Amino acid sequence: MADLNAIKEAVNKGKRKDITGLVQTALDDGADPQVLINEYMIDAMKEVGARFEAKKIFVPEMMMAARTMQTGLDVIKPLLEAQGSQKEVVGTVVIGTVFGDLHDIGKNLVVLMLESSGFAVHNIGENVPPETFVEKARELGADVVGLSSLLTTGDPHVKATVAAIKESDLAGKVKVVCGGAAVTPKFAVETCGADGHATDAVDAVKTIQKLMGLN
Ligand code: B1M
Repeated sequence: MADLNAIKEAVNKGKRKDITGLVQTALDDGADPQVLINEYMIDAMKEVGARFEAKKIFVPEMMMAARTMQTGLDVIKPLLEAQGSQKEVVGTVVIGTVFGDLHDIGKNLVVLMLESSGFAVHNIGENVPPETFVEKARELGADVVGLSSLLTTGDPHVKATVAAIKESDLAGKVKVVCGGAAVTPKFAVETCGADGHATDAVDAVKTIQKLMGLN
């Protein structure tokens, strides 16, 4: 039987070589991919963040943990993608991490969950300036734009991006949803004027479905 705590430990300690086998064994033993992600891998990243904050580890260790998580997610990804390929496209989402921010793991998870729920998702990457969000949303005919922000120094960029969309020809046509550890619902909706906020990848799907009148 797979040792799920070993998955958490591997992410926590950045043991990238071990993660593929551990995740594959867990999946072969019938573990739920969502449980692996939400209850083990994300939990490990929270612990990594806490140890970084406490100066017990530094950027290289944080990077190794991130790479290990990404490698583990690569094993799970085909399972989630297969769920999405069986569904009709229900909407188009353009999503990126705001200017100045290179964090991508959470955003990529949101992409996976949206795709597995039938959305066509265009991931426009990290460190994305406000005008690129607007251009891509227009070009790709987005119903929703998703902003990810992990750094509190990104707050002005979240605000500027929401404003750029709301002041463009897309106003009233495209909904804006913000997420990521640095963004609170109050900041996203009341301060920036976004249409919604999502706490995690599952909530992102629910929030976007609700804004589009799909549930
Ligand atoms: Co960074 N980092 N980091 N980091 N890093 C944080 C965010 C930090 C909180 C750590 C800490 O101090 N506790 C801190 C920010 C503090 C602050 O601003 N208040 C921090 C810092 C300071 C930094 C640097 C400045 C460090 C330095 O260089 N001195 C630097 C900045 C670089 C930059 O971006 N310009 C930096 C660098 C890095 C690494 C490169 C080493 C690496 C990122 C690798 C990568 O992404 N490829 C890294 C990591 C791994 C982290 C932590 C440990 C983990 C982030 C993560 O991947 N979590 C993080 C600590 C933490 O968050 N607790 C930290 C797992 C992921 C699944 O969760 O991203 O929250 P999360 O996504 C969730 C939800 O937030 C939500 O759904 C996701 C899935 O459930 N969500 C959305 C996210 N985006 C959404 C978009 C939506 C909806 C929901 O749109 C619709």
